[in-house]
Amino acid sequence: MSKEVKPFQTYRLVYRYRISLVIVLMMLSVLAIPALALTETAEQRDERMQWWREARFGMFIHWGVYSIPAGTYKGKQISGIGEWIMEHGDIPVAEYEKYAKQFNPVKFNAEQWVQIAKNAGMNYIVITSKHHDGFCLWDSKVSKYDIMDTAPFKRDILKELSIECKKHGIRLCFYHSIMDWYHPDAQAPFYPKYNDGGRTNPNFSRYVKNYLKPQLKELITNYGPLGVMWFDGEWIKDWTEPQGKDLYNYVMSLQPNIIINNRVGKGRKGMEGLNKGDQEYAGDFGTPEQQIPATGLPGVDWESCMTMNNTWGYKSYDHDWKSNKVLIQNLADIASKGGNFLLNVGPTAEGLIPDASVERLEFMGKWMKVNSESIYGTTASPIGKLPWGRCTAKPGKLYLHVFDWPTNLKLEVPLKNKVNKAYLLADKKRTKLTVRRELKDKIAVRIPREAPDAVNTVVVLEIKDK
Ligand code: FHN
Repeated sequence: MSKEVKPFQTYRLVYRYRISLVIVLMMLSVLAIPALALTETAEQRDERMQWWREARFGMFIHWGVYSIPAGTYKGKQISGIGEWIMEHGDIPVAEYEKYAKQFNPVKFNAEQWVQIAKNAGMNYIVITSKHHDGFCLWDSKVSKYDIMDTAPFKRDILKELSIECKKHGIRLCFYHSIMDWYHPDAQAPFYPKYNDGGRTNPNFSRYVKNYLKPQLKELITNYGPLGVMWFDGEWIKDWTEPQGKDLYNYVMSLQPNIIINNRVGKGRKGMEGLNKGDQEYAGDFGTPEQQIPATGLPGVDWESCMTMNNTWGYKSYDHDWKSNKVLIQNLADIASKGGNFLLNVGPTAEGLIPDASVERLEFMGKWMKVNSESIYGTTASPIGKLPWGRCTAKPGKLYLHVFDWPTNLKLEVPLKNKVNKAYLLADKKRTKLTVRRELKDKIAVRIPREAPDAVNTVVVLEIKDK
């Protein structure tokens, strides 16, 4: 029978053991970060990450007020990425607010966007709930600088997207900038150099407590369940790794099975995007930007984010679009190294995804309709890089992504395993291709004269796992 301890006795006990209590609390405070991560077993983590690891391909959406100037300010084309026009154009907050008061994307159709992503073979969508300029694309009770109170549009864009994503089985995820050029307790006072890496705001902790966290609570509790919280803007001097770990735990406490990128903390090594190795940093996956790691990264979860032209946010005159070939081969290259591909679109101020983006996504969708088996749920190449293309794997299967079709109709593969069967993934009849072992660690597959797909033809090898 447990002995009931009276309140005063509690006080006396606390008073007697006060030193040890303080020590325990201090230890806990050091260990507490990341407490939730610590309590998560490897199995639980694998379970939480599984859908994301299998998804492999997602849509990034950079959309907001910056789509109105679309790269031009006071008649001058402003260089750099479109969503940074407030910074690159030295636009005062009050001036930029005028664009927010014009934001009225009447052609926005959430179902259309979700369909475009789904038809392209994308399994999740990461949209900018709030970018560095601070404008909020949802009905925030914490801010007036949002789609309901400042913009004439007065429709909750994130709500409409969350409904359509649920309907079409697409995971909705939110990008959210820690840096905020609009909020007085954040970087607004730094005008004209909002992104001044040397400055701090004495009231920044107030921004975190009274604005950043309450808005994250709105996003995660009113639009969820979410797939990923994709943080950014963490490089500011005001942000620290302990704050990153604290925010990681805070978000996890709101939705325990959510996934959080490594830009919640300070681990990222610049655009290479992977974590510095000197300590345990907050976050579940690395975020290479506009680049693909040279090799696979065994045991590391990572996602390469990339633009289709040279800007994330819409710029009316940026027509430097990547080719379909580059986009398809990037997807195979990234998957062959065990990563995810987050490909960006920058919708217009009217709410339309640019035609050039839609056309490329349709092309990717056609390829994925035939070949998605060689991307979804695959793991990195066990046979390294190949002169003619890339390789992805599943238990008992290798998917050879042939970019350059050998003219001698002989596809040479460095492989010791026994091959039970080889065929073209595009060939529904799975007609057997002839395989000859040339050396104990090399085979040759006899391939047809014409490559079924000029950009990337997938040859499947059913192998005997060692
Ligand atoms: O500054 C942002 C940029 O605007 C864009 O959002 C990219 C996307 O990953 N991230 C930052 C630059 O690293």
